[in-house]
Amino acid sequence: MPEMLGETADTDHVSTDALETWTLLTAEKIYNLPFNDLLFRAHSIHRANFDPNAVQMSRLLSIKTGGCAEDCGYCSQSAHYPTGLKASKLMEVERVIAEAQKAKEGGATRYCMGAAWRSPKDRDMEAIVAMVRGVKALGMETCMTLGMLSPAHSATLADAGLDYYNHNIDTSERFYSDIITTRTFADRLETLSNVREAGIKVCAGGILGMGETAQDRISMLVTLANLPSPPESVPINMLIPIPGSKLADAAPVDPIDFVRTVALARILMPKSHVRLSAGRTEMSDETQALCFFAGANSIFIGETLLTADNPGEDHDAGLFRRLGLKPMELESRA
Ligand code: SAM
Ligand code: DTB
Ligand code: SF4
Repeated sequence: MPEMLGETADTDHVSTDALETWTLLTAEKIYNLPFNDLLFRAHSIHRANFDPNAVQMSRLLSIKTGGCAEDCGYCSQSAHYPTGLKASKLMEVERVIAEAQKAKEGGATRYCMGAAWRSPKDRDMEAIVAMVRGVKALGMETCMTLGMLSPAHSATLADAGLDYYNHNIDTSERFYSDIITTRTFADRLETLSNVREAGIKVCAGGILGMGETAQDRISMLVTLANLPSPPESVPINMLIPIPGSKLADAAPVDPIDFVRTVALARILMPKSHVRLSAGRTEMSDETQALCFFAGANSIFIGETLLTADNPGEDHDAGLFRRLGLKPMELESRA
């Protein structure tokens, strides 16, 4: 019977080599499969597309912290909430490159630089381009997350050789305005399209634990999977509740629901890197192990994310040892 359910779900989506369209109904059926059937299916797809024991490792750096004009209800860096975070100016290029070098020595293959901006200004672009070039010269993949991006700024970053741009849709279209009012879900999709058009790889995902329903999570993943090309990287964040922010008191996510969401992401986007992103400090090793089995194959390493805590090198080294996981090599990547 469970297999039958799985097969029913399979037949409901249109699939050709060029195009795969998922319906909300099909995705809901998959998400609600018995847990073992869901994980078996997700893991089988994972194994068919990736080395199941290899995990890609990225490192984050906040190159411009706090004072952001946007009102994202989850964020420590929004100027709309009394989070107590001290704002800073754009970091010097040399310092960014020195930090990237340290991250490389710590095992990271991708360096992700984040700025607390609604969107970059023309005057910022020279330094941003120098950061991309400098980090690339270290032999690392580069990623930037700078807010909304125009076609012109996307082209400038593509020329500089930027590999990835991170821009999350965060939740479903329905729930978006409950979390952010200073921009729309459509604005997010427009930036993703600008980035894609410029030839930069897309990193786009969202956050669980903001008071959304299971249907919101499923809808978010269906939106991502149905983009003209699905994102190459899909970060799944668990909300880190920030004191003073709008979502400071949000109820924690059920870890089983979190794993279900990771599994659905793997099934809907078989060739994407699914990143177990923010919130790992509050996750048990067992939950993380289930996420890796369900198809997560990327993490952020290091003691800090942008402003919040992350498990450090020692904890992750222990976890990798216990689970027999290994870092994913740059060149063998799918
Ligand atoms: N300002 C840029 C933007 O919003 O596009 C880039 C930086 S922003 C901090 C990057 C992403 O981090 C957000 O889209 C959100 O998904 C995630 N994030 C931010 N604060 C978080 C928190 N407290 N818990 C979990 N994820 C968070
Ligand atoms: C993403 O999805 N998660 C990262 C990255 N993209 C930029 C950011 C997580 C931020 C967590 C909260 C903080 O450090 O302030
Ligand atoms: Fe600003 Fe990004 Fe934080 Fe939103 S998530 S407040 S855009 S830094």
